[in-house]
Amino acid sequence: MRIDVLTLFPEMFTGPLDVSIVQRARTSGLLDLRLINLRDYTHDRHKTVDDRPFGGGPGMVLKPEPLFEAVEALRGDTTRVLMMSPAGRKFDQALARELAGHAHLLMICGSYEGVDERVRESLVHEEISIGDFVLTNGGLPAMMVIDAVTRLLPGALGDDASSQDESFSHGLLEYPHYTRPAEFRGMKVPEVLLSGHHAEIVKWRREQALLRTAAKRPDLLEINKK
Ligand code: 21W
Repeated sequence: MRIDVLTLFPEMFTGPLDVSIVQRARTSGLLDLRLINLRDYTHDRHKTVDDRPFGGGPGMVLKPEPLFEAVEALRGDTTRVLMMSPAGRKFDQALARELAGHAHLLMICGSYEGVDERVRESLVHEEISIGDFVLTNGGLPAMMVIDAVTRLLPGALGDDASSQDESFSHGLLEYPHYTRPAEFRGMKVPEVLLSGHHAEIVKWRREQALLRTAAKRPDLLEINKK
């Protein structure tokens, strides 16, 4: 899969996407991640990307020309163009799975300044928000989406992790985990986990996952299709 990110701050992306599973997906060729500075698509001496809003008001607005030129240069026939925006569809695991099915994503990161509406109207297929809180720009949301999508690419997780994932990602919170020692500062590991009775352990874990989900995230049980 190829992911292009259009941003005013490509340097934000170094670090989170250079470690762990995402880094392995990149070096193995599973993920072709390209960070593109929107300023590369300006032509004036000052590399102007924004301008004052028509109608007045505070702040600046991202100009349409660099965004149109960049998207038209980068997109192909199969490209899904996304814009990170607080006004977007709330990101969740179902959307991550949808996005992982595309061959090419192009993500536009807005900033606190708005984006000219004509970009949204004619270039963007889908706007995505990561939740109801205000950030300074779309860079961190883009990284979160890239992370969640990358781990879903076939082969991105080791065999071990992916088969584990199957067993507990049925839309419930995880059951409690323990490792050695069997007793730590007077706190004991539940007996069933030491028993060796595999069927009993599976049953206990399923119960614990349900109890936990009911206590902490009852919303996940109401529409349990994630
Ligand atoms: C914050 C963009 C506020 C736009 C007048 C001038 C992307 C995000 C973002 C940001 C506004 C996401 C304004 C959850 C987020 C993002 C920056 C509104 C302010 N008025 N998901 N400027 N939260 N945030 N315009 O903030 O780009 S996905």
